[in-house]
Amino acid sequence: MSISPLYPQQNQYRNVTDLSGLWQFQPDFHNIGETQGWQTALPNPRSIAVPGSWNEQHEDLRDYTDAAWYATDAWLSVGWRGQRILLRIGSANYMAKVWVNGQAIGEHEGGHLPFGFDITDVVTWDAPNHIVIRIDNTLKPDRLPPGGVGMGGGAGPLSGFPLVSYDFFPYAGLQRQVWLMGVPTQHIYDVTVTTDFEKSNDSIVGVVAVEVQANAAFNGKGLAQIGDAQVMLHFANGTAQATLRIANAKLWGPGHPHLYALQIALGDSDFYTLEVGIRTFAVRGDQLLLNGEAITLQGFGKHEDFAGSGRGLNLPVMVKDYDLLRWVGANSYRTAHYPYSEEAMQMADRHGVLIIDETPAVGLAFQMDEAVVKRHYELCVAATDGLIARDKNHPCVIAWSIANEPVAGSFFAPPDPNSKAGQLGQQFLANLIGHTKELDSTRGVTYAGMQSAPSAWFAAADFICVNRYYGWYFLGGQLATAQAAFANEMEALHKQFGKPIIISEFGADTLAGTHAQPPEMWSEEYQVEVLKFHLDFAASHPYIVGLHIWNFADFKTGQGIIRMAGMNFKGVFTRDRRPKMAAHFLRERWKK
Ligand code: BDP
Repeated sequence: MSISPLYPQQNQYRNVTDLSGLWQFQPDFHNIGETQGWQTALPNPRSIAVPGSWNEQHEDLRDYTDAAWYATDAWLSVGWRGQRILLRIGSANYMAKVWVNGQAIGEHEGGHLPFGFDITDVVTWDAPNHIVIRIDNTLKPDRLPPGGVGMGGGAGPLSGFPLVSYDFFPYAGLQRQVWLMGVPTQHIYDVTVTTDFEKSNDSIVGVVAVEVQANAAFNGKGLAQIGDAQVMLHFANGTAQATLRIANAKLWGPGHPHLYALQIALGDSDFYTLEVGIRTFAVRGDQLLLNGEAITLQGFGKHEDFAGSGRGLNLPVMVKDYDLLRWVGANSYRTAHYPYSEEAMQMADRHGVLIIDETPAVGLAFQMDEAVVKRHYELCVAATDGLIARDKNHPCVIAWSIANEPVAGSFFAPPDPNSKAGQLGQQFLANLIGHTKELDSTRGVTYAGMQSAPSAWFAAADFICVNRYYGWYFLGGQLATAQAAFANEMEALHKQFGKPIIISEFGADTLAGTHAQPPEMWSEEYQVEVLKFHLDFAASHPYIVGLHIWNFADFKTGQGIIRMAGMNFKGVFTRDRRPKMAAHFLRERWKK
């Protein structure tokens, strides 16, 4: 069994040590580490910060994405003896192989999601334990996201360096915390919460359904409690279900992010506290409903990206981003193009920010080799499973996005939906959406569709997310024509599907400080005009239920002829979080 998906927690039954800090590090340029025994000692280590991307920390490693080794010594107090000792890794990009005290512990594929191992049998007490992690971020087509190929599965003059199928830098390393945990031998393995509410007269009764899974076939009693409401848990074969009813409940939502502390006890051996928000989400006709009322999403596609930390967890910047989201009047964002940190989801819960939670499935191209597409499907399923296991209890998450911009052919020529790749794409996405809905029926399931991909693929999505670059990649510089083409396409899409539509990306690269009148591409005025025509259209077309501007902030990409200084400048804030004109424009619109 893999280790519990629950976030680490210290209490009277559980222990946690965060191993963040300076680790030893050595790039394995010639891939000799394993045969030369680096799993016991790195021959020539340098220092590196964990969490963090290695590409930003050492000058010679900016473009290095292959194998590298991390090592640290973690003291384990004898006070933890008798517990199961777990090693939990928040995110490793991309492959990880782990040794503790020289013994091979396990391997894991895929970035941005936590994984871990039970290391009880190899630890030493009241002594340092040598933890070694070999990371391999080699850019290969059969990984997720695909590397070593350009966008659309090929490579052309528009592809950048390093060569990847997506538009952000392929940062590598231990990008989130590594924890040592001590959990009781008999422990709470997982908790699944779903919420609903009933209206009686003027008050609301919150209905919180709880399913608790123990790590083993426990048969006994437990307790679930929120404030005064408590209910006995009767475990049969390790599982218990119960429903709590909360009188005079306060619902969760933007502007009122009310959270309850759900406390779970397993016999007298374990205890876990979870923040719970009571809310419902549904799609009805062409509307999204939160707590039964229509909502519109206003916000951004974001990135985890900052100078120095790269894609590494950077808590001060994350907190500042939530402050800027509030300042600009946003109520939502999409975790483009991978799962964000667990802390980012906790912040969204606490601040009432609605999240479209995306897997790392960016850069899929169905005209690629069939075996590769098949491998991508397996990796997509694993990533979706891992994401739902991690984030299913966050009230902020209203929908899963199972892919960004899958394509079936060349970038700028719309493919024939009936072509082999077109059909394969349709099947792939329908199956993946079906799989996701089986795991979670309480949220929406969607993907972000590219401008030149077949619209037929949207048939399986609960609501439509379209990334549209009218006024930039399409009809750049021609604002009036772009506006009309955008309006025509939205009307046609609405007519075809009758589903809610979110413009999940739109925008224009903008160099802060560049001005032009009349507005010209790359100027701050032009960015405002592009955003404005989308906002104006949405204001008079209620089936447009969300606008996510691309992007919240300027972010790092590879180098190439369409990315000046290795940056995507579509941010409404600069990379160091200074507002462009567009941020002030949005603030005025959104704060109304
Ligand atoms: C979209 C992608 C996004 C890019 C953006 C752009 O989904 O990752 O950064 O275009 O080109 O196609 O700015």
